[in-house]
Amino acid sequence: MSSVPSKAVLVDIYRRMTLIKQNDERFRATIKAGKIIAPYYSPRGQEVIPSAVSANLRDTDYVCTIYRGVHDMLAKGVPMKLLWAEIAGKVTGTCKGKGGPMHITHPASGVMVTTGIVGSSMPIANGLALAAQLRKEDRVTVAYFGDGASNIGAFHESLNMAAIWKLPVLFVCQNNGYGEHTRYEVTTPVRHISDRAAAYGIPGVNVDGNDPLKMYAAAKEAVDRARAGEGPTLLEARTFRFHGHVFGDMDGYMQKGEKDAAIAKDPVPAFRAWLIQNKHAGESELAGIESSIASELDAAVDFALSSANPDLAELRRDVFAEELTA
Ligand SMILES: Cc1ncc(C[n+]2csc(CCOP(=O)(O)OP(=O)(O)O)c2C)c(N)n1
Ligand SMILES: [Mg+2]
Repeated sequence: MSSVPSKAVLVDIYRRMTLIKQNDERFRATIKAGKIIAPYYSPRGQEVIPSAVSANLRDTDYVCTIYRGVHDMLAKGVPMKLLWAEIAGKVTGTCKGKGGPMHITHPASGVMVTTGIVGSSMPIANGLALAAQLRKEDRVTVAYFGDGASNIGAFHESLNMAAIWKLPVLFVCQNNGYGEHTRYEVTTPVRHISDRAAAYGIPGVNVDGNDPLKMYAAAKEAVDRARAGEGPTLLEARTFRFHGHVFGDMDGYMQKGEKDAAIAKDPVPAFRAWLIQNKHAGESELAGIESSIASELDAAVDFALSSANPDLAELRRDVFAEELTA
């Protein structure tokens, strides 16, 4: 087992995981109740990855993520109220309701882009990392993407470019076993995506993405490497998504029993039990974290649902650069 981080780090990882789980449950319930109409890609089951990565990041570090990225955003610190308002398409959202769930961007928390184009988080991360390198800013950029994205040309081009320029980037592949409705093995000839790093002369690390300690240790090594100017790392985090590709997908294409087996090993209650068993936290301390997140979440949902829709005059604002400076 990897060396155990401090109690403060462990509890902080659990806090982020709980934030993600509670938000996901509420998003699905709110969409099901017809209170929000939005495409929603649940990250349930993948909580550990961005929680352990973000525990190694600073506010000034950058993240580029994808449509299945609510967990990455919450873990990096996008305020719940603004996130909910954006998903609901309200004027109070991170992008004034004009981005919606697929394009949430909140530079104040370091979430620089959310994209629906598979594979496109990586070249954008390279651009941000190159800017930081040229400006001599002490910043690391994380590009999150899925297993399916590793078969896109931009993945290979981005790894090559980041390697040759020693960019301070972490390529974090969240391998949840499926790309849309297709199993990993059907589309990908290598057993480990992390092996592809060898083609670009950078470290490729394969880690159990549902194990907070291993995930934290692997992310730490890669972040430290990037900060020290030693260049990028490809981190493949193995995980599993508990729900279908998008809300409403009944996942009939998934193998019988595999989802139940994954849910039985749900990383959130498992980590909670581990923390208590190993005396890193007490029951009441964790219950306190859970209830304070729940109250903040109630307020975020109320805020989003009671906010106004963008006015028609907003339609063309923020589209052209000259209007940005007006
Ligand atoms: C360039 C491009 N090709 C195809 C699609 C359609 N598409 C949307 S999600 C997806 C699956 C991607 O799977 P993966 O990278 O494993 O991410 P996951 O959804 O599992 O998190 C596909 C093919 C797209 N959005 N962009
Ligand atoms: Mg996938």
